[in-house]
Amino acid sequence: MSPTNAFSPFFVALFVATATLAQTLAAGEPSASSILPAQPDALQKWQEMRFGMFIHWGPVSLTGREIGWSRGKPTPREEYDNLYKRFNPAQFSAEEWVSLAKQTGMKYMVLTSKHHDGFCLWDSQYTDYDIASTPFGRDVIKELTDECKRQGIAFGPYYSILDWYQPDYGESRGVGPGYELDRQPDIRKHVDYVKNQLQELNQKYGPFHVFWFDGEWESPWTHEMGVDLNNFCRRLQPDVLINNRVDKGRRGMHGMFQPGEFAGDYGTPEQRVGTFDRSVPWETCMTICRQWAWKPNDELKSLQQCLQVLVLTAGGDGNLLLNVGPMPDGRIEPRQADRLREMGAWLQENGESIYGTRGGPFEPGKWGASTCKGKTIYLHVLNWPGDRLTLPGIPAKITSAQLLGGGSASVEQSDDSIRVEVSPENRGEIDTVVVLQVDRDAVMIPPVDAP
Ligand code: JFZ
Repeated sequence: MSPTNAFSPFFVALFVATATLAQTLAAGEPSASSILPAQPDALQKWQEMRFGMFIHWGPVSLTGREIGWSRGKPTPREEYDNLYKRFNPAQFSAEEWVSLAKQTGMKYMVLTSKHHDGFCLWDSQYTDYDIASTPFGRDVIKELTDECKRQGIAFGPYYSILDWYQPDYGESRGVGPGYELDRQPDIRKHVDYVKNQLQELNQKYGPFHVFWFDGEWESPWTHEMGVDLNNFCRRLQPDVLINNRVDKGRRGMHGMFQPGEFAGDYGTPEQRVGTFDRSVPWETCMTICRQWAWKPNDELKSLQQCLQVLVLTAGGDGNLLLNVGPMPDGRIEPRQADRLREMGAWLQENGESIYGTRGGPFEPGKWGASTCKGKTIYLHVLNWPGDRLTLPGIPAKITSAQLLGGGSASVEQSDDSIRVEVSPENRGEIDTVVVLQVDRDAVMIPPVDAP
C-alpha cells in the first residue's frame, strides 16, 4: 500500500471507527450482540417439562437453620464453617431422591452444588471445603447425576456466584476460617475459581440442562462479569440453559429482566407465581415448606396450595421449580415426600393439561387459569364464582367441551363471552379441568384478560 493511500480519508475514517469500537468493547459497554443466546430448541424442551425439583442441602441441615444466611447469625461463623466435619448423611440414596422426583411428575432437578456458604457437594479439586472432606465422603453430585441419567431426569447445578467463604470474593461477609488475607481481595481470582469449578462440574458430571446461578446481586459482581460468565458456560456446553441470575438484570423477587440487554435465558420469580408472560420464559422457584434448607416441623404447604401454584404457574406460561430440603441423615422428610407423591397422583390424571402446554389464552385470575396445546384449551377452574363461570370471548369457535378424564361440561359461546357450567358433583375438589376443542391453533389466540 502506497503512503498516499494509507492516509486517504477512507482509511483514516476506517481507523477511527475501528479504534472507537475497540475502545467501546474494552470499556465493557453493554453490547447486546456480545451475549451468546440459548438454542431455541433447548429452551422449548425445557418449557415443555414445566415441573422440576429444587433441592437445598448441605452440612447446614445439621442445624435446621437456613442455608447460607444463618452463617454468622444465629450460627457463629466458626461453628457454621466446621459443620462439614460432622456431616454424615448415611441414609442418602440418589435412587430414592430421583425416584421421588419421577413419582411426583417432575422432569428435572436442580441441586445446590454450592450455596452462599461456599460448601461444595462434589469432590472439587479447587477446594477442600467439599463433600470429600466430610465423614460421609461420597460424591453426592456424582451419585445424583448418574441416577438422573439412568431414570431420564434432566439435571442442573445451582451455583452461587457470591461466596462468603472464599476470601477473594471480597464482600464484607466473605472472610473464611482463619483467613487473614495479607492483600486486597481479588475478584478476578474469584472469577477464575468460579469458572474452574463450573468447567469441572460440566466435565465430570455433565451435560446439564441448566446452570442455575444465584448470588449475583452483591457489589463485587458486575454486568460485564455476568455476560462473560454467560458466554463461558455457553462455550462449555452450547445447548445448556442459563437462568437470569448470572447477570444484574433481575428486578427483585419478581425475577424478570430484559433479555438481550442482560444475560440469561429465563426469569426467576422467587416465592411467588410469576405474572402471565409468553415473551420472556420464566420459572417460579418456591419452597414446599417455608425454609429452603430443612427445618424441623417447618410449616408444610397443603396439597391444594401446591396444586394451585402449579396450575397458576403453567397458566402464566411458566415453569415451577418446587424446593425440598433433605434432612441431615440424607432422607427427604416423609411428610414432604408424601405431599409430592400426592401431586404426582394428580398429574397422573391431569398431566396432559400441564406438560407441553403454553399458558393462556385466558390469563390467570381468581377463577383459575388456562393452558393450551394444539387445538385444545384446558380451563383449570380453581374457584367457581357460583353456578357458572363466565369468561371473555375469543376469536375461535369452541367445537366441544368435556371434563378431563370424562364427565360432562356445558359451554355457551357468544362473541363476547363464554359461559361454562359443570354440576357441583362433577367438580374437582381442588381443580376442575374443562377441555375445550377449538377450530384453530389455540396458541395463536391472543391472550385475554380474565379477572
Ligand atoms: C436466593 C438465596 O439467597 C436463597 O437462599 C435461595 O437459594 C433462593 C433460591 O435464592 O434468594 C434470595 C436472594 C436474595 C434475597 C433473598 C432471597 N435478598 O436479597 O433479600
